[in-house]
Amino acid sequence: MAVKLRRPILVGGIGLSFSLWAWESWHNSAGQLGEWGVLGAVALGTGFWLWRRNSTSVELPSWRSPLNREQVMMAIAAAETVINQLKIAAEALALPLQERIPQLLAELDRTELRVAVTGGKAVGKTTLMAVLASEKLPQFSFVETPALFTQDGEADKVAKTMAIAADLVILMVSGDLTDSEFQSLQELAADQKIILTFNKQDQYLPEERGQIWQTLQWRTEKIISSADVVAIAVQPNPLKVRQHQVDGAVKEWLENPAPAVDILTARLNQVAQTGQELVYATVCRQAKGLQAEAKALLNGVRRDRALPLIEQFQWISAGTAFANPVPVLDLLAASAINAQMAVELSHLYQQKFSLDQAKTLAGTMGTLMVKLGLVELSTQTIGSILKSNAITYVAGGLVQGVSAAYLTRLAGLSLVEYFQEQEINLNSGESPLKLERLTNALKKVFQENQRVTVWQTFIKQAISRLLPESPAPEILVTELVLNSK
Ligand SMILES: Nc1nc2c(ncn2[C@@H]2O[C@H](COP(=O)(O)OP(=O)(O)O)[C@@H](O)[C@H]2O)c(=O)[nH]1
Ligand SMILES: [Mg+2]
Repeated sequence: MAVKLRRPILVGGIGLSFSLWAWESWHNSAGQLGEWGVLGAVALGTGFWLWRRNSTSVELPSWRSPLNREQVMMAIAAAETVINQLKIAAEALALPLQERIPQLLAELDRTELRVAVTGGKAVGKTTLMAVLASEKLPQFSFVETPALFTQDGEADKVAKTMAIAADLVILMVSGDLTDSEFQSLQELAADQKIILTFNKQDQYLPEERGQIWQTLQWRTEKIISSADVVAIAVQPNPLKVRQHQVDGAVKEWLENPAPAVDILTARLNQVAQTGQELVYATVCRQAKGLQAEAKALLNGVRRDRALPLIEQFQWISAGTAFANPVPVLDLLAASAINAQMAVELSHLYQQKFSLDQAKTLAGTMGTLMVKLGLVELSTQTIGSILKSNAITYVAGGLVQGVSAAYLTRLAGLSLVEYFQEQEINLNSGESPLKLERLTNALKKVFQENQRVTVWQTFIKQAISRLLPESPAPEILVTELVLNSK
């Protein structure tokens, strides 16, 4: 839902007209942006830019550098480490995951190769399955996935899961690649061996076949090897055969040409020679998936424990600053409270910081918040909200109290984000502070917390904490008027 601004936002100086224009067009163009609320517009007006997400780096397909057994064992061990940590935090959640470790180990020696036959609707998957079943390919087992690209999200998901579980994927098309086919190929090939199979060749004129095949190779040359682009005709259309008899009569009949799949089966037989590598790659994918599952559960459990802790510290911060209203900057820099919070959070995340380390961390965090402009932006916003909505409450220290609580909260949530991202240390040594990650965590958390609803709830809570005897104020963040500086 878009939030209606009843009064224009006043932002300092030159940014004003631009920010109003930007706000208007934002507002009109996308309802959801209303959620970004006031700070977004302020940020724009003051030249404070909203950060973009990290761009994802493109990894080379892993099949290009075959894995050895040792690497796979390491991936399994890494999954096991995370599962063990989860076990300490929440045993019941860990047990089902733990059972999958021996299964993965057993998979390592599998000799039969699993092939998933996938592609859009009516490209010939089922027909190919039948033909492959009659070919002599004992080292393979084939499954057909539901059709891709049918607008049925569930089918797509099932197909993807089946493809990921397979050692090898036959992606079938019946002509040049569509955009969605190309995208699927890219996704699958990032992690897996693919044979792109151009079926229904018989539907094209001989010269067209070669062209399409070459185009396919050319378009996919950066993704798969050209030997993995094969052309087949699983069930060519019947041909009309005409025979002139000696007596001058013409006899006509339809003949079903034999399936032309030799190039595919030849390629499969070739690939089978590196079957062990493919199995290793599959087990490695599964181990990584298992690790990710365990990590997600672990993060969830820890976050549930971290949030009450952060709240506790945030109100201690609020109380301290309220009673002793020093400038928030000083408060942040010297904050023993934030340092103590960092210690406790680090313990929760098994990254045990000493108090000294935590002090450094809290100090760094404070400096970063100032550098990024978060301190100024937050205190200004809080000041304005309090002034325009709860004038009587702007008692000494209230702005400081609420700001301190808010910044402690940001610091706490950012630490959670930071610790979460840290790789789980296999030898449980200390990990050095990664400033860039910490900065990114702060930016991300700040962004997530600048929604109007978040502000409203937070300020209400803070006021009822600091001034428990006063009636709950109406907080209308949207009516905010920011003072120009
Ligand atoms: N002309 C021609 N038709 C084919 C070929 N392969 C499959 N078909 C036909 O394409 C249609 C869809 O095939 P099917 O295997 O059911 O596709 P699926 O939806 O991918 O499983 C059927 O009518 C098949 O007979 C081929 O190589 N040439
Ligand atoms: Mg089918």
